[in-house]
Amino acid sequence: MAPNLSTGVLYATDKEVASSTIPSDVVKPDDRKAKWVWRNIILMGYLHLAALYGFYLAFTSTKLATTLFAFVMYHLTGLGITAGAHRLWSHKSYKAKWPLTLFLAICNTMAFQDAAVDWARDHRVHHKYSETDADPHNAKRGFFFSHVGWLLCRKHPEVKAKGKGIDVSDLYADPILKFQKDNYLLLMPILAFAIPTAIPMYFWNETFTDAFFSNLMRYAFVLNASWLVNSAAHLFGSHPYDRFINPAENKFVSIFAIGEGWHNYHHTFPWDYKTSELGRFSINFTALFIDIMAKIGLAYDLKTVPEEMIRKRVERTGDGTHELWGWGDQD
Ligand code: ST9
Ligand code: ZN
Ligand code: ZN
Repeated sequence: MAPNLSTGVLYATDKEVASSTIPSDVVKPDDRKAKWVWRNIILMGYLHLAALYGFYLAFTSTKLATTLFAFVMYHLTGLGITAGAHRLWSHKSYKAKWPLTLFLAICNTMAFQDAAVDWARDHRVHHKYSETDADPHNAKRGFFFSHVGWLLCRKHPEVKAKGKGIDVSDLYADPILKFQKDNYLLLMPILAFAIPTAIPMYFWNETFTDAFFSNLMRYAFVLNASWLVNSAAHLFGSHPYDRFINPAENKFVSIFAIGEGWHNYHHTFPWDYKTSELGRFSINFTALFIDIMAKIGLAYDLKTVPEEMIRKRVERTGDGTHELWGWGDQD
């Protein structure tokens, strides 16, 4: 097993992926045929129509304060995913004192992307078996599947089989995450829908309709920004760090996913808290947030990659698009 220096996530070698394939009587040839979950299709369909209506209202009747509030919520809930579920809980790329963990868990619940322990389990499988059938959003199955299709059908049996080997006991040991998981069906509707709808109504007399649809617009926007990392950033962009993998550097995705589009770097060095080489000096609001948390003592043990290691990797496996290509004895 190839160790990922310090995240607790192990990465399967090609040999392991091949040898650990579960028996052919368990994986049937039509396992890639989608077994649609109509409840999800209807709910996602409704959400996106409602979000479009919320967008229309934003230009016709919604108060500016409500739209600004949605913009703030986009960043807060985004951080619950990027700084929380992704960089802290899935990858352990830094450590957080409990007030920060609590703050991120609240933001994460407001984001409604399911309990953080389940999110992290899927994400650890994604890194370990990237772009195989065991990857929940295997980008080899196309843009639609990796973007949203994977949430609309049953998981491939390989995801569950390989996922059993993923250790998430570190996350269950965290009382805040355990509490979130145990009470998700109560906490999520309150934090993701009731409170964000009530705040504009209570504080600046927004109508229920405008507050409700503005919040759904915000939710759909954050979902699509997150999904773009799985779809667009696995399909389009350059490969300065590793040309042998599909995850790519995608500036467009980074803008909307508050710094998570530098995906060739991230899959090459997944333990780096910046998920990019330049961190807050590139488009990376999440890195800026973690840096500020570190300054005030709430985040610590931030993991990075030595410059020399990046340079060697760029020279060895990069596609030549890195701006520092040519360092050392390239010619
Ligand atoms: C959402 C998630 O949108 C989005 C994730 C995005 C990820 C992006 C990553 C990129 C990096 C970070 C960038 C962030 C950028 C953010 C920018 C923000 C501005 N291992 O799942 P079930 C087993 S959520 C091991 O029901 P089905 C297990 O036993 C949106 N075992 O499978 C499990 O039971 P339990 C809102 C696994 O029946 C059992 O199977 N939520 C694993 O195939 C059943 O699990 C939704 O829409 C595993 N990995 O159903 C809900 N997985 O859990 C969507 C499963 O008790 N989900 N098992 O242990 C569902 O409805 C269902 O999961 C399903 C599959 C229908 C998709
Ligand atoms: Zn990751
Ligand atoms: Zn990825």
